[in-house]
Amino acid sequence: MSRAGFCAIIGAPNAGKSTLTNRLVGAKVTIVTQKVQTTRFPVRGVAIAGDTQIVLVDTPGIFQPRRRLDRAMIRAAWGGAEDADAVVHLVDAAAQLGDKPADKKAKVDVETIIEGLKTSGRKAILALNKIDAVKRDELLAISQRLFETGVYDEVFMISATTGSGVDDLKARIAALMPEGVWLYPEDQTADLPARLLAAEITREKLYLRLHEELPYAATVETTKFEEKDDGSARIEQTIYVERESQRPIVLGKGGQTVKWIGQKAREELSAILDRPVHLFLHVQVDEKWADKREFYGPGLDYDA
Ligand SMILES: Nc1nc2c(ncn2[C@@H]2O[C@H](COP(=O)(O)OP(=O)(O)OP(=O)(O)O)[C@@H](O)[C@H]2O)c(=O)[nH]1
Ligand SMILES: [Mg+2]
Repeated sequence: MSRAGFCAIIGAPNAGKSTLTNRLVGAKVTIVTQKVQTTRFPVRGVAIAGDTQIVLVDTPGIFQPRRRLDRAMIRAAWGGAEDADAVVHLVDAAAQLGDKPADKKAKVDVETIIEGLKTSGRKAILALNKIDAVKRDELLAISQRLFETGVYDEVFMISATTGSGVDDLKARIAALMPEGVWLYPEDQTADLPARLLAAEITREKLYLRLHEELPYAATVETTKFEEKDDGSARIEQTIYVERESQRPIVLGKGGQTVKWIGQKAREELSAILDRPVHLFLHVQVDEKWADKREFYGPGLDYDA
């Protein structure tokens, strides 16, 4: 009998949830940057382990909400966990040891998630990530401290970037999936609509290039996606920033920055879509994009 089910990956922003999702799937299905709050809505990736199909739900990081978009992201993250057959709480082990402001924030977020798990009465798998950046004896101390909270039934130590420990974790998740028919065709790894995936890839390149200059203040929308007769795709997108002063940052000197972003996004999109892509980027200022309904991705509740 085949098995199939859902596994939610939850955790603080930047824990490595999207990196792990891509690693488990074996393909890029969700974007990764060094910035916190990269993932904005639940993204599904489909992994296969023997006769088991695991539908991974990469969620937005759980953190202290400030804006409407934050609240919607957090609600979506917990929603992903509620509906799942297995929940992996991914913790950045390196951040547990650090004392930079970002590490302190991550520690508070981990506490928030533990409290949430306690309230929900749901057991999770603890996966300590980024072990490539931490000493073994320090890892054991973190693992013990977190395990004592009583919200986990097992612990894995992994590195989502190197892949260390990921196969064991995958086998464990597979064993938790219920018996049943597969939920996706066997060759499908992702389920984002092409327009949205294209916007996500451009957002990734935008963040990779400008993560210091543009904290949270940008989004990307695909405005046109045409299949051409010659087999190529013609894609038009608008990058929205919140302030007029940010437009020249995105454009760069002589348009160099937006050109770089467009080139990187186009290369990756061509590879993912498996055809030539013509990509046109526009930059627009909209102070209120984060408050507008149309910028909320799938699975985000505007009224949360
Ligand atoms: N050293 C190390 N870095 C990692 C590992 N896994 C992820 N990272 C890095 O951590 C950063 C955040 O990774 P993401 O996968 O985007 O993290 P996330 O949890 O999805 O973040 P949000 O979507 O913002 O909540 C990136 O710079 C990754 O390259 C790991 O195992 N080791
Ligand atoms: Mg992410």
